[in-house]
Amino acid sequence: MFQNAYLERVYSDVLKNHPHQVEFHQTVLEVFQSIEKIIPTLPHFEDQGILERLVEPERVILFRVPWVDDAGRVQVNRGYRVQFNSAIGPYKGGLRFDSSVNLSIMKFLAFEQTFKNALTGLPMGGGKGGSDFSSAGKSEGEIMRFCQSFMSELYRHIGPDTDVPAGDLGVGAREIGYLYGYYRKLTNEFTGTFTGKRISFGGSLARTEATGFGICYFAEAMLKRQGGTSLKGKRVLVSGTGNVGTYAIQKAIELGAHVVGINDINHTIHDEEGIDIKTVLSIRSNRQDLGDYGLKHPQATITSNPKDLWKIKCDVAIPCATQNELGIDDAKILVSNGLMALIEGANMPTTLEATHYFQEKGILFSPGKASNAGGVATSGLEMSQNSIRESWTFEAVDQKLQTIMLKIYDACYEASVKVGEPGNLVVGANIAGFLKVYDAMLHQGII
Ligand code: 2IT
Repeated sequence: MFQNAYLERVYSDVLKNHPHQVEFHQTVLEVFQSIEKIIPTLPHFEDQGILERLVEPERVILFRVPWVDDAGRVQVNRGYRVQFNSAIGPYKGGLRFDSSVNLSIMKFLAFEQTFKNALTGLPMGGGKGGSDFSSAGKSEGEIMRFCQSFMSELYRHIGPDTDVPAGDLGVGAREIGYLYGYYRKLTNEFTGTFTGKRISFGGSLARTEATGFGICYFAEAMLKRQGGTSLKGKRVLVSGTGNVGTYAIQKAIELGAHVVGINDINHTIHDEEGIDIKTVLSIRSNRQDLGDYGLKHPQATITSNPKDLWKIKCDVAIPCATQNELGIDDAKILVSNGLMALIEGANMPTTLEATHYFQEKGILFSPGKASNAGGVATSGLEMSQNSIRESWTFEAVDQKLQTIMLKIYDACYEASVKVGEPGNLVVGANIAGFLKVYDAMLHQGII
């Protein structure tokens, strides 16, 4: 797999010691492939055991989450918090509540988060958590009781300078409210131990929009620098209509893009008139079915297969749903239809095979850990506001977010140039993120 014997040894140990954790293997492989390009320049890399320490989470907390459903039956879910790396700051990363959650997915997300957080330039380490619980079909009471049970264990492992969770798939403002409320009750403290909070109890303006907006700011920088163009007038597809996709659609439209297709887990919506963001926002806030888009926009074509999205002709594709949602078959269709750029909005939404295919075909490609870092960066801004007991305006936060996204783009691009692969942002993001963590680990002793 690797020319370098040290990388080869540590990677085969990862396969052996973490069996069946395919998502975790995938993210480690991608990062190692990038690091291999700079190994000769890294002093004390092997003798300090940097790689062995990098792939082993500092701590994994796995716990039982019992709760009682509306019918009086006892339900048990599994809770996780993976505290992966705190070399550059307190663990930071979201909580995911989804039936697909398992240890491999938690570890992949926490590992990825370590480099993403480093790229933001803010002092945040990498962590991630969640549960195999899904809010879908549950009553408000059930969701609240689940969140309280989850927090009755997690609270002892987190804190404003220790570990600061936030939302992710299945964890929005509602869940964060229940989780934070119970944390506050148990600790008898009002601290910024959560981000993504409602504004009334310490949330930051623009945090809700930040991941999606940040993706578009990053896309603009990439299209300008590497394509001499912009989102304006481009045909765009966005997958996923959760917190990330929705605000990516909104900002892309604001920047003049023609968003012609969107999807969710059950539908693809193709609207040549351009997706109407107001309808999408109202469907989302009323927890309606995305298929209801057709009631107001009868001209749109709606199918029940989310994969149909990638068959729509486009210039720019922005996958914002979940890991490995876009495979080689989708990639081939997109390229044959004239795709110019792919900007990852979710964490690792493109398989490695599809990523390599896009790169071979000369498609501009941005990895999620760079282009979706605006969410966690704005969480970092929420932490700052909580610490100094201030709240900044929407415009002030949005301005800082834009500056951060441009800096992330520049850091990734510069790193890609340094290794002789200008424009390879996968390599650039991994190297720029890794070097910061490596320096911090190298100078803090063997811990
Ligand atoms: O994947 C991510 O970066 C997030 N879910 C946001 C994490 C955060 O702490 O804001």
